[in-house]
Amino acid sequence: MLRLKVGKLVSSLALAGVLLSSVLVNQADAGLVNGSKFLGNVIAGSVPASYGTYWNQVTPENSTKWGSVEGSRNNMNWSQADTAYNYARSNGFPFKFHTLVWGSQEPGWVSGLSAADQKAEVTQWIKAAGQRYPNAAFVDVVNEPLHAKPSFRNAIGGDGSTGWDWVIWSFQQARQAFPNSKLLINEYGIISDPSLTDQYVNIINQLKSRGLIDGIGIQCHQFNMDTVSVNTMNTVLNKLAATGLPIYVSELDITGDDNTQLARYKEKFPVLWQHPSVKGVTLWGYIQGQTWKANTHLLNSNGTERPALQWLRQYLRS
Ligand code: 9MR
Repeated sequence: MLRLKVGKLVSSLALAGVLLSSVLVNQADAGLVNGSKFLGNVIAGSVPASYGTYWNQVTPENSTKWGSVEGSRNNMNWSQADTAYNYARSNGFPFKFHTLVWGSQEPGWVSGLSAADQKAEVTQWIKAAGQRYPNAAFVDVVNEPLHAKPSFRNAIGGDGSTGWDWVIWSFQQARQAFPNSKLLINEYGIISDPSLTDQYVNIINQLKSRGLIDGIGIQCHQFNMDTVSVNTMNTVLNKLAATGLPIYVSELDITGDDNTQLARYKEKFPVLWQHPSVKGVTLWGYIQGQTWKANTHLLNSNGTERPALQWLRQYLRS
């Protein structure tokens, strides 16, 4: 009898192990993707029913921004962020925390504090985020350093002798708060601008020489992607790859009527996807009426797929 029970227990444990490992092993083999690179998307408030049909990595669109979580001082609201994190974890999808230090969507109350209080508050925020999401696969530590510097940057080191002391300080805090996560920087306007890429690489190399950065995020929004040439894209990707760090396309979207969008996807998506240093691509929305910019959607509100999505499905399966 006892032996029977032990036998049952062993086989249940073995089955659980098989199920668990298939979730873990197959995490990139879900949604549209087969293989080691992920293809993710954003989650805004709730998880769209079709999400898992297409995507296998999660970035919250707004709910892990400081201004969203701590709109009033010391009063943390994690509920929408928890929804995205729990969905990602229960499906074995990598979760990216977006973002710790950014000059937009800061809480309104931060800019008026004393420098000492600003530093204490941002330190607390980074720690709290790490405690809440210790298994975030990725963290966008600093967002848009070349375009949107935080109001409190002088409180956390300012430019300093490196020119980017506030960025270095932010990554040091993030390394302590998120010891299990890959730390990323994130910026827009890079994919179409080789000289801005050089400025970005300067920051990245300062972080890399201190062992503080694990990957490079490039946003790739429609205002660059619609018109950028393949040649420029390759120049930029190769400059970033020369740092030796993996590249993540973090916020891809492309506009156009059905045919224009399709042509742009066909021409440009493979340049990103096939580059050996690009380890994952995240799109910035996909459902009509729920995207940051009109005409970037891939799924119509009636559930039909736009031609670019039909093409993407075939391209990724072949
Ligand atoms: O998609 C986000 C939109 O809902 C917000 O109103 C906006 C506020 O700044 O942020 C958008 O997401 C941005 C992202 O967090 C950082 N890169 C640029 C994205 C588009 O503005």
